[in-house]
Amino acid sequence: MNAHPGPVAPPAIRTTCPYCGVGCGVLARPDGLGGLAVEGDPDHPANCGRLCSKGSALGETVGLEGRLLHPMVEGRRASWDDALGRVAGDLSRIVAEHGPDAVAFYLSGQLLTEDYYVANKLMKGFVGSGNVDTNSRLCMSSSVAGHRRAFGADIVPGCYADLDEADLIVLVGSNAAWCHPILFRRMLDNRARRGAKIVVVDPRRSASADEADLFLPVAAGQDTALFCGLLVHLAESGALDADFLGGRTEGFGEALARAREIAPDPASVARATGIAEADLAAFYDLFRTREKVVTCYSQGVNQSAQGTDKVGAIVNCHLATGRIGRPGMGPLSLTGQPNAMGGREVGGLANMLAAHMNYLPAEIDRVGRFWDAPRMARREGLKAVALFDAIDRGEVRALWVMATNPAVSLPDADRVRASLAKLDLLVVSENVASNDTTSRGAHVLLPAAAWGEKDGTVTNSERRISRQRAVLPLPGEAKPDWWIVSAVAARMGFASAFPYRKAADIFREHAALTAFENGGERVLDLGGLADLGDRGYDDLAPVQWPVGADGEGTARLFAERPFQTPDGRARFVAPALPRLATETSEAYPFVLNTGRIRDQWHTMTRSGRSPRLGSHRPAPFVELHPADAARLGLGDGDLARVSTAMGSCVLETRLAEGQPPGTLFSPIHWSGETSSDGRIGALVHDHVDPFSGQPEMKASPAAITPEPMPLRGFLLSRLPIGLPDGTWWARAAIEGGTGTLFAARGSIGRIAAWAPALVPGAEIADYLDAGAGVYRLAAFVEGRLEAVFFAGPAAARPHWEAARALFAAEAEGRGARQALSGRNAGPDPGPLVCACFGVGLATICDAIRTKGATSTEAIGAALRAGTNCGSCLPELRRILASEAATPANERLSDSLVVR
Ligand SMILES: Nc1nc2c(c(=O)[nH]1)N[C@H]1C(S)=C(S)[C@@H](COP(=O)(O)OP(=O)(O)OC[C@H]3O[C@@H](n4cnc5c(=O)[nH]c(N)nc54)[C@H](O)[C@@H]3O)O[C@H]1N2
Ligand SMILES: Nc1nc2c(c(=O)[nH]1)N[C@H]1C(S)=C(S)[C@@H](COP(=O)(O)OP(=O)(O)OC[C@H]3O[C@@H](n4cnc5c(=O)[nH]c(N)nc54)[C@H](O)[C@@H]3O)O[C@H]1N2
Ligand code: SF4
Ligand SMILES: [Mo]
Repeated sequence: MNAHPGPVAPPAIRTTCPYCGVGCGVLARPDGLGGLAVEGDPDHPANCGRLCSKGSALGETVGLEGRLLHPMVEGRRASWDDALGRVAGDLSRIVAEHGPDAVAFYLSGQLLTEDYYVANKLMKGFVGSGNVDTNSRLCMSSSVAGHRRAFGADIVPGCYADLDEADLIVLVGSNAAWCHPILFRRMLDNRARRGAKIVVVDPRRSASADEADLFLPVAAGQDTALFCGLLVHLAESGALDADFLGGRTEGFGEALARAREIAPDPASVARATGIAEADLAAFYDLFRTREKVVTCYSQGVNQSAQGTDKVGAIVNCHLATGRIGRPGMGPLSLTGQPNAMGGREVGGLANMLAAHMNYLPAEIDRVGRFWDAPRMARREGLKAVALFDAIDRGEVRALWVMATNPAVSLPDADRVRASLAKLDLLVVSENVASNDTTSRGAHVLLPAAAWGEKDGTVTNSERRISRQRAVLPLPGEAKPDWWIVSAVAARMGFASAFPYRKAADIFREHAALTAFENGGERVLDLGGLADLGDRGYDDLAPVQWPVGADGEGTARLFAERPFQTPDGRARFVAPALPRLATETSEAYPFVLNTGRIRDQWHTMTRSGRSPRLGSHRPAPFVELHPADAARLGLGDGDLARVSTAMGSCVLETRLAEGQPPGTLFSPIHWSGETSSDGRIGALVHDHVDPFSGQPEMKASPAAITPEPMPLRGFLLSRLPIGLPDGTWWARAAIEGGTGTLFAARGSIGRIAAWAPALVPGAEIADYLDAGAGVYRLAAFVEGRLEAVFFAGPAAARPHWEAARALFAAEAEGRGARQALSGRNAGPDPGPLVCACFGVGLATICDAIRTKGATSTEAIGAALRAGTNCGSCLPELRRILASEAATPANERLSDSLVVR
């Protein structure tokens, strides 16, 4: 096995999880062989020692298989000198020939603040274009725009401790149980300890909704109506905070008038949102009577063609009741990526300049003097969707992508993928050698340091800056992203402005810029950290900005401190009438919603390496209501083609009562690397919010039809193996190799004809039962089991758990040639439910039936399942309910959980 070249095993190092915006502290202990043991940092205020399934599995993701370890130019290995020379030379030439706006950087909330700062400085101060945008455009930009409209700057007023102190927590368009599990755990703790109520607003019954005290199944896009109705209710029931309204805000009159147009009475809100009037009344009542309210929101709010207005409608209700910046109260945007916030701070969005300054002449002048920049950008650059349109039209000719996979994650992703091929220069800084973006004709690939190797800072959802520290040595020729950008800047002739030798140099400069000529008018002020020594930077404890001269952070803002508007008052917003950008039609009668699953991260380049994480949901799927499925002749686990005007996918169906009729839900994680037909981005419309430019990724009109394939099967192999064209497949990491689920047309005889050639040179033992339509194969190389292949009729779809256990055992030298006999290596644990302790569905059902484990606590006591991060608790409760409700002979119908 390829491993990091680490000789000795030093003690645990404090660092920060590279996944979600909760920003959990991690203690990482290198094993000296390139691997890592991780546990939650008990001293980090975000998680106090806990980690979710993804964080706990980090150690499984640091191997070097598939890593990009050397610079590549035109598909060939190159020296750093040649690669950097090519990038700098081509960028300079294209700028000289076509002007600075012909080049662009596309960055990511997975870069560190230091990386982001340097890239932003190079483009906006030295190339002279505003064309720096980031995947945060797809993620947080409606929250950014909403904050700027209401508060005058992109500022989150509250903090996580508010979740411990709130009496009501409202989750709007957030599946925190799966996407911010450690914060969700804090909310549940609050409920258990002090009786907080949890309300979830989501069109589908998500895992979070399952846990809620009140679930409001809002019609897609109608959140504005719901919160306008709330504002009207608060006004009419005398619940307004007159002092706060009068002394601290502007614009209430217009906002209320608009709310009355949109939501004149509860009946009209019920009609617009589809929520029962009694549930609306219960929610409005809770919000009115429980003063300590935190409203958390995420992509169900942001990823909408009216996302900024949705944010406005929510914030309005907090402003109207003066519930902002006080303990247990406030709107709280849950950021997605580990450094979504840090990127916003340095100016990584095309419509912001740097350090929360914009493109006003005085601000351009100030930043220009600070940077001593020869060529300041004078206007906003292109936002992500517009940027890729400009690439398609040939106006932008050079693109440098860092730490994001736009060929998968942008809307209308097939067109994006095609337009990458039109570029004169495509540079990709990456951790992995191959993803859907690098494999689209990148001219230059630059090997970047990955999590565990990088050193710098990230900012989480509560403005808390934490250190990511290097735990492993840099592998191959990989370099930190900031180093790569600085080296290109130097070759473009700007060496003196990019003299950085280490991340600390950049952090100090960034901190100094936030404080530069800042007489208190900019809240983002890290002045207290601008003189941090190298040692102080190394030891920096997690701290929330703004950071005063004494180095002390700030938990909450705006209870007293003026807002960052010219008059210091917050602004109410009068939102537009809620509607979706594209309506359904006869051809596309369903609304396609997209989002995340518990155990995968984005395009799976990291989480996809973990066998534990891969077994929760191993194939791309579409969830639909059983009544829709019945009408279309679809059963659970069948294959279906989902299409929109943009493109189509073939996905496994999952029947879900919690998916409203007429709607579909699909996860975003599968790419061309992990599936034949599972790139959901190819189906998503590219309509954007007028203020933020964020695309509506949660509501594309779609059609769904059966895609019958008579044969289904699986292939387990030590190395990934490609299947013949026309085969549907999805790939996941398994113990000891790669697992591929597949479906095929044709006869079992045809499969028996091509399968033996899959592992050239291997000793093949195979077996065809043409009558039963079953074919099995085992391939051995030097006596070692190299691959297991199984195909059978789709109607009796083979399960792979037993074979996987056998394959894993064989990888460790146990097991035998039982693969062909179909005998198990041990009891089949069934599909994975608890990823932290590796507990499967069958084991859980067995404990319920034979050990009388009839509560989540009892299951936890018997099997440990659900006792660590708790993100499988909703699933455990569902299993308990189904076991209780199902006659013994029909149990374990696994439409319930996973296949
Ligand atoms: N496991 C896991 N966790 C992650 C990530 C991951 O890839 N995997 N990614 C991280 C990132 S970058 C992000 S941005 C966050 C995202 O975190 P979330 O926003 O919580 O995740 P999503 O699944 O994208 O969407 C949340 C919910 O919005 C709902 N929704 C759709 N349309 C509407 C609507 O019109 N109104 C309302 N109210 N709700 C709607 C969806 O049904 C979905 O349940 O997760 C972070 N955490
Ligand atoms: N339909 C639909 N589409 C969506 C969404 C949705 O809900 N629905 N959500 C959107 C959201 S919120 C987000 S955040 C995006 C996420 O989408 P992406 O950002 O495209 O997804 P990732 O898989 O995280 O891509 C990160 C890439 O950077 C590499 N990488 C990781 N760390 C580093 C590093 O330190 N340096 C360098 N140079 N490379 C690194 C990884 O190997 C990986 O290839 O997807 C968006 N797209
Ligand atoms: S909640 Fe999980 S994924 Fe998010 S930072 Fe914490 S451990 Fe990482
Ligand atoms: Mo995101």
